[in-house]
Amino acid sequence: MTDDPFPRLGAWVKLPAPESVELLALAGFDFVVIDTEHGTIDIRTMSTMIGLARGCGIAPFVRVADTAPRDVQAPLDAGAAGLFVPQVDDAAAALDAVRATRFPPLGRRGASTSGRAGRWGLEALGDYLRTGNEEVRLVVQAESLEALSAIVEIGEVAGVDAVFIGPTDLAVSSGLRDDDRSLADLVAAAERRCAEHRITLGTTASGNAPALLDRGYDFLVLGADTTMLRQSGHALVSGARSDAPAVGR
Ligand code: 3PY
Ligand code: MG
Repeated sequence: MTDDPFPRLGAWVKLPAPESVELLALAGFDFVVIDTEHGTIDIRTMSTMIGLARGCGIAPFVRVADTAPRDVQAPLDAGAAGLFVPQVDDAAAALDAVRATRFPPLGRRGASTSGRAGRWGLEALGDYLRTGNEEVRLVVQAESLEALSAIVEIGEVAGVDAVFIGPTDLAVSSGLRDDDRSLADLVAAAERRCAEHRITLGTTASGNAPALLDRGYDFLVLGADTTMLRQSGHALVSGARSDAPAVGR
């Protein structure tokens, strides 16, 4: 567990194009989350993205689909700054995530300095193990009512660095609309409990980043490369259509 503050503003990378990472770094984001839960990014592309992010000075996180060794080992060996693990409903699931992603004695991650995380074999084994257990961050996603009510127990599992509330899956799994008042109250209560217990907390923003930071969130994912492209493309097209002379249309 590192004492360094969590990088604050991030973006999902969904397109299997390493250039997305470079563009988001130039845009000023502090971190990217390369999304292998949703989207079509393969291991080769994910590893290239991690190397590129490091070269551009932006922290590369990877959202894994699951905690099977094949899901977590490749991004960790490729030098991810941390992993986002979806659908962690209780402390037992958080402990599973720790066991899958940390070296012994905390977990059962396999060790090899041969990848980027071990500086291609240059890193001393002890430094590689320490970095993997103390500097690489494990973010678990709270995406159900069960997870919201157990958020402190989840966030306090040794080896977990932060909890991330996933508003879309939370709404879907609870059967409530994402603007439902009772859901908003449960989220606000979870935010307060995290603040009381000093649990690092993140979520996605949708145009409300300043309000969320005011409410105590430590880090936010502001959007996805796909959404940014669609929205700015749409704005350009509709601007051009509305400004175009009507004649001949
Ligand atoms: C969700 O909202 O379900 C997410 O996983 C991220 O926004
Ligand atoms: Mg989700």
